[in-house]
Amino acid sequence: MIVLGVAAAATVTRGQPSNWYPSRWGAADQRGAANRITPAKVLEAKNLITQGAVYQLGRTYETAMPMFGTRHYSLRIPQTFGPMGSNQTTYHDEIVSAEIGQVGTQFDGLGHIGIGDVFYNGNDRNEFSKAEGLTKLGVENVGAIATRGVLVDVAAYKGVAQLAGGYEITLADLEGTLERQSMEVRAGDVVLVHTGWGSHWLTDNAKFVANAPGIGLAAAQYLVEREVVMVGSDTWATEVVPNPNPELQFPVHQLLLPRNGIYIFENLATEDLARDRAYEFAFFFAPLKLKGATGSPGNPIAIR
Ligand code: UVW
Repeated sequence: MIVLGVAAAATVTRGQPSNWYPSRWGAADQRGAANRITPAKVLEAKNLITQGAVYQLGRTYETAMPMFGTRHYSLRIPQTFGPMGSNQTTYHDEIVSAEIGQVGTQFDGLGHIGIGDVFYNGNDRNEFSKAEGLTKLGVENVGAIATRGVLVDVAAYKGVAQLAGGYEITLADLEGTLERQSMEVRAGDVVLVHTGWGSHWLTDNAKFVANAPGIGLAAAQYLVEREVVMVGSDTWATEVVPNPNPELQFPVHQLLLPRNGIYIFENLATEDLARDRAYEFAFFFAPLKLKGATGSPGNPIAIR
C-alpha cells in the first residue's frame, strides 16, 4: 500500500523538485503561506482603502448551487421553538449537511489536496486523516488573512465576457493582463483571477461544472515565485479543467497547496470588482475554525 503511494507520488511530481518539504516555515508548520501575512501587509492593505467601497466576494449557499462530483448541501429548520415565558420568545435553529469546506464559495486548506499520501510539509495522510477530522493541517490553523488583493481580469484582457471552458490561462495571459492593468504581484498578496465563468452560476449549472477555464501550471508557477498567499477565482477549480495534459488531474492544486502551502479560493463572485475595474484592494477573510476540516465556507470581502 505504502509502496504504491510512493510510486503514484513519483509519477505526478515528474519534472518538479522532489525536495518540497520540510516547509520553509519549519517542519512543524501548519499555516503555509498564511505566514506571509505580516503587520506590514496588513498596513499595506489599510492604505488601499480610499473610497469606502465594499465588495462581497462570497456566493449564497443554497441547494440550487452547482457542485463538483457527488458533493451535496442541505439546510433544514428542524423545528420551531417556543413560545417561552410571558414575553412569548420564539426561535429557530438550522441543521446544515454538506461537505462544508468544499461546496459553494470555498477556501481550500492544506489538508485538502495531497500528492499520493503526502500532504503539505510531508505529512502522511495515513497518520493525520481521521474520521472525526484531520489531526494535522486542519483549517483552524490558518488564522485571519488581511492583505493586499489583486484582481487579474483575464477575460477583459482577452476581450471576452467569459473565457471558454477548458481554456488554459497561460503565463503570457497573466503577464499581459497585469501589464494592461499596470499592476504587479507582490509577496504576501492574494491574487483573484476573473474569467467570467461565474456568469454560469445558477444560470447553467451543468455547463459551470462540466469544465472550467483557469490557470495552468506555468501561470501558477509564476504566482508561486511571486510568493503569494492565495489564488482564487470565479470558477469551481481556479485551475484549468481538464488539464491540457490528459494524464494530469488537478496539478495546479498540487503545486499550490502541498508543494508551496499556497491557498486556493473557489467560486468567488469577482464580477463586481471586474465591472468597477477594482484591480487593487484590501482583502479580508478569516476561515471558520472548523477543527480538522479541509476547507472553509465564507464571505470574503474586498474594500477599496
Ligand atoms: C477537488 O477537490 C478535486 O477540487 P476542488 O478543490 O476544485 O473542489
